[in-house]
Amino acid sequence: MARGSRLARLAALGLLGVLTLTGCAMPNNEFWRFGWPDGITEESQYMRELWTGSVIAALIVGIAVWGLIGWSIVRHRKRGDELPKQTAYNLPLEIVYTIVPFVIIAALFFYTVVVQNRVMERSDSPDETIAVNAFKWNWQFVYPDTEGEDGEPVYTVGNSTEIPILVLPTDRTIRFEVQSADVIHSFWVPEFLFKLDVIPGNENGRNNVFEVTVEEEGAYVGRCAELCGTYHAFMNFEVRAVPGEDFDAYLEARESGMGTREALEEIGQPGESTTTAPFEYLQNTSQGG
Ligand SMILES: [Cu+2]
Repeated sequence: MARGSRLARLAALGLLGVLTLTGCAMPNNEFWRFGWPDGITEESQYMRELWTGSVIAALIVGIAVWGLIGWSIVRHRKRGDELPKQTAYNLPLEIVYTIVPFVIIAALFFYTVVVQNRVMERSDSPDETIAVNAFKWNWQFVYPDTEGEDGEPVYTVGNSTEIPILVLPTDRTIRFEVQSADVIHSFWVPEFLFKLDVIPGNENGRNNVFEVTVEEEGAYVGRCAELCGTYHAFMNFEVRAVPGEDFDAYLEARESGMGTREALEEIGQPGESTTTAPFEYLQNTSQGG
């Protein structure tokens, strides 16, 4: 019984540690990320904190288990030929080590649901909306709130010689409405630490929606993460995250009739993709051409 209550105390202490640690902001550096990739969105920070908290919880459990193993080895090593006192069927102890793992899993599950809800949360009125149209085998990005020279919303579409560049503003909530014209694709920007399946037959992706707030400027590769056919592996795009003013200037340039490349150069950005190469180029180089 004494051993059982000691175990229970240890478990309670561990759980308290997890609760305290996940309750406050986790330090964001190489060590405390425990191998977790560094995301560039606000949402990715919640996931990182969940990971750091989970690893700390696992380490607390691990240290307790390693400690008990070490203690047993030293304290109960063989001293003679006499059989030690047998303590099987210790009911209180068995109840404790059934309940404790359940409590740990319940806590991890609770925080997972909290983080998932925060990551999937939609605002009432996002700052920007992007319609993402996936097709075999490329992407079209439409800015529905804009009006180009032809009266239609401004868009960028990729082909086998051009990587589509998705220009996004930093520090604004961006809603992605994803839609597929044919098969199931998956919209994935590794640095968002997030992907969402792009399902056909879902008009304008209105029910297939997610939001992010990008916190860091830069160029990031985007990929299709659902095997969708022969050229699935070449279904890349590039996210170009720029400051809000530059984003507004980009859309203005697009509305005045400029193409993606010219408008990017207009705001001092490279006109072509910098993180991945179009299919044609890859095909030529892989064939030694
Ligand atoms: Cu695809």
